[in-house]
This record gives sequence, C-alpha cells and structure tokens, in this order.
Amino acid sequence: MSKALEGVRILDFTHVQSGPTCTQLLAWFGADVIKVERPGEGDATRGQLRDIPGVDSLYFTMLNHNKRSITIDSKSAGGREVLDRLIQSCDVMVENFAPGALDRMGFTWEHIERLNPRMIVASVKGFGAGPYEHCKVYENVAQCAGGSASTTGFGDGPPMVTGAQIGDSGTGLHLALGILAALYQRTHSGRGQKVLAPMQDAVLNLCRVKLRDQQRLERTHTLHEYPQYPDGRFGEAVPRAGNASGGGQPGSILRCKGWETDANAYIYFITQAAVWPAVCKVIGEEGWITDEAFATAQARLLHLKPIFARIEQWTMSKDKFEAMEILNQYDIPCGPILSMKEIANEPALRASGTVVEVDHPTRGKYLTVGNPIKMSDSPTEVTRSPLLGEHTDEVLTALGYSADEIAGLRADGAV
Ligand code: CAO
Repeated sequence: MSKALEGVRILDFTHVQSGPTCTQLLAWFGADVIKVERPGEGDATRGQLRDIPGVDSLYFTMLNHNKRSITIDSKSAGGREVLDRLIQSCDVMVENFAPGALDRMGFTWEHIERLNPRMIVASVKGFGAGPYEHCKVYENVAQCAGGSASTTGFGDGPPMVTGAQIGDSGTGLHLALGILAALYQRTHSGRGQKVLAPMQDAVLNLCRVKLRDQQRLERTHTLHEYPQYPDGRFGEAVPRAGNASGGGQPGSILRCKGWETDANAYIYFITQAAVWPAVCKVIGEEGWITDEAFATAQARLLHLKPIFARIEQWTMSKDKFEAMEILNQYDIPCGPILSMKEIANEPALRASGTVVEVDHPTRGKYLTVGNPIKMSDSPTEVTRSPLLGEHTDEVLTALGYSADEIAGLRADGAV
C-alpha cells in the first residue's frame, strides 16, 4: 500500500522537540525524512534525560522515528556543498534553529531559492516579527507568552504551565499543516515558499477561547461559568479557571473512591444541560429536576459549587471506572483521570497503534506514542529512530559522492 506523502523528500534540519515533532509526522505519512545532525554530537536531545548510559535518550528516540540520519558540519566548506546538493534534491527544508542561525550558515532564502525554486523552507521560531523576534525560546516560554500560563491554574495561585507540550509539539503540528498546504499550492504554482510557525502564535491559537473570554469580560465584567462567579471578583484580565470546563457546559474534576491514597482517583464530570435530569437521578436528587434553583442551565450557574459538591458525594462512593460505566449508560459526558501508567497499559490505545512498542538496537524495547492521525489509505508503521549518522554513506552515495569523496569529507570533519 502506498503512503500519502510517498515521494516527498524532507531535509530535516531540526532539533530538540518542536521541529522534530513536525518531521516525524511527515515521516509517518510516508515522506523520506533525512535528519541532518552535527558530527560527533548530533541533536542535543540524544544525550538529554538519559535513562541508560551511552544510549540515545527516550527524548530523542520518541521524536525521531522513521527518519534517516546524516551527519554534516554545516559550517565547513564540504558540509555546505553536501547541503547544497540536498537542497537541490529535496522538496522541503524544515528547521528550528535560533533566529538568524540558518542565514549565518549561508543558507539564506535567496540562496536556497536559487538552488531550488520549488523548495519549501519551513521554520519554527519562538516569536514572529516584533520586539522578541530574535529571542531563543523553549516550551514553557511559549506557554507563558501565548496566554496559556496566565489562564491556567487556580484563581488564587500563580500562573501555571501545562504538561501538554503545546509550545513545542503544538507548534510542530501547526508547521506540518503549513507544509502540506505549501506542497499543495506548489502543485499549481510550481513554486516553493517560506512557511513560519511562531510558538507564541501557535499557543495563542490553541488558547483562542481565552481571547473570546477576554472580550466577553470587557463587555459584561463577569464570566458566569468561571469559579470566580458568583462570589469572587473579576479583574481586568481573564482569570485562571481551575478545572472549570472551557465551554458552555459546566464541568469539574471530582474525587472518586480511593482518592486519599491514589493521586489519580478522580473523574471529570460535565453537567451537560441535555442530561441534567439523568444527572439528578444518578445522584439521587430528583427534586432538582423541577426545583427552580436548579432546573435551568442559567439558574445552575449560580449554584455550581453546591451542585458539584453533591455530585462529588456520589463519585466518592465509586471508583473512577465504576462511575464511568454508570454515567455512560445515561450519556453523561465524563472521563477518568488516567495516569501515564494506566495509559501505557491501555489495551485500546495499543490496538489502535497510538501506544506502540518499538525495538532499538542499543536501547531494546520501549514504548512510544505512534501517529495519532489515522488514515484508511495511508497506514503508519512506527520504526525506530536512527543512530547518529547511520545513513550518512547511503545518503551521500545517492547524492553522487564516490567512496573516495566520502572518505575525504570524513577526513576533513565535514560529515
Ligand atoms: N553543523 C554546524 N553547526 C551547527 C549545526 C551543524 N550541523 N547545527 C547547528 N549548528 C549551529 C548553529 O548554526 C548555531 O550556530 P551560531 O550560533 O554560530 O549561528 C549553533 O549550532 C546553535 O544553534 P541554536 O542557537 O539553534 O541552538 P541552541 O541550543 O543554542 O538553542 C533553541 C536551542 C531551541 C533555544 C533555539 O534553537 C531556538 O530558539 N529555536 C527556535 C525556537 C524553537 O524551536 N524552540 C523549541 C525548541 S524545543 O523545546
């Protein structure tokens, strides 16, 4: 069976997380991804957070599946010549170096376009044009600058970053989408183009509901679905909403049986208006179905704290999976708080290929997250990440270098 991006060649000049997430996705869709790394060192993540001495870290292996690795010193004359040939033979260059680094290596847009007018040059940077455009940026900086941290956490606590890597992996996803759109446009324009995904902008895109709430707050000075309502005060900016539901259906994280000893014995419970009578029946408060104070969604907003306290009395009598089973019978939207340990062993995620076991020559077997996007005509097989420079000779030979020339490049430290 063919793959969606079969025949597309990616010059993967990415490192750390944001860029590699993007190129890994493209590889899973069938693109030939050639990862360029610095000789002797490689992507810094190979050596970061190591759990086995001398072995590529899980940080690296889990972001670089299905790729080939070539080592090139992009600051040597020989290395630049190899990169020129790669530019001529690839469709897309993806990079996430610090601002200006690619230009300093000599790979300006003008140079690349001259070599290959069909080339798509896709970049992740921390910020777009503006006062911070020259800054280096990591995940949590983007979460803070993109509006996520100021709106995450509890109202009386400090700003908080989330465990989901929305700055890095989130931006990688945005960039992948831009690349696919540019590849499509190229089919009729015949030209490449620059694609930029700034991390601040990507995080803000994922936080757009909070900019919605900012404007609602400015108009009405209150946000009825926020935990600050009705007792607390609202300031000028959207406050942190704790675990309140982001939409028009109030929800909360509630304790379940065993919460005293199990940090994840909790359930997310949504009091969707459509199933309010069922919620009342399940928790034994049938009177609330017609009681004026609770009968309408609008009235309930004034009483969310006592409502969730009463529902929690019920959830605390069940473990999270028992509660799920009962609530699902009534179509009440809810979800267990799953630990990473539980997710790693979840049979359905294994069966769908979202949690995959991979074998690695020096690490042995490990778990990874496979392709979360499922396509009926372009299946994904997750293969291990490459060792540093594993495909250098193979790629150079395909670029037309002879064995002697390759030996010369190696002797010069260019590859
Ligand atoms: N051969 C020779 N030199 C190489 C090379 C190669 N194969 N690959 C990289 N280099 C050089 C770069 O040219 C650069 O040199 P100069 O500083 O002389 O121009 C140098 O290595 C360091 O590159 P860098 O500044 O990108 O790397 P860093 O570790 O200092 O910073 C990061 C890392 C992520 C903060 C920065 O790359 C960045 O801000 N990237 C954009 C935003 C981004 O993607 N952030 C998310 C990262 S994931 O958390």
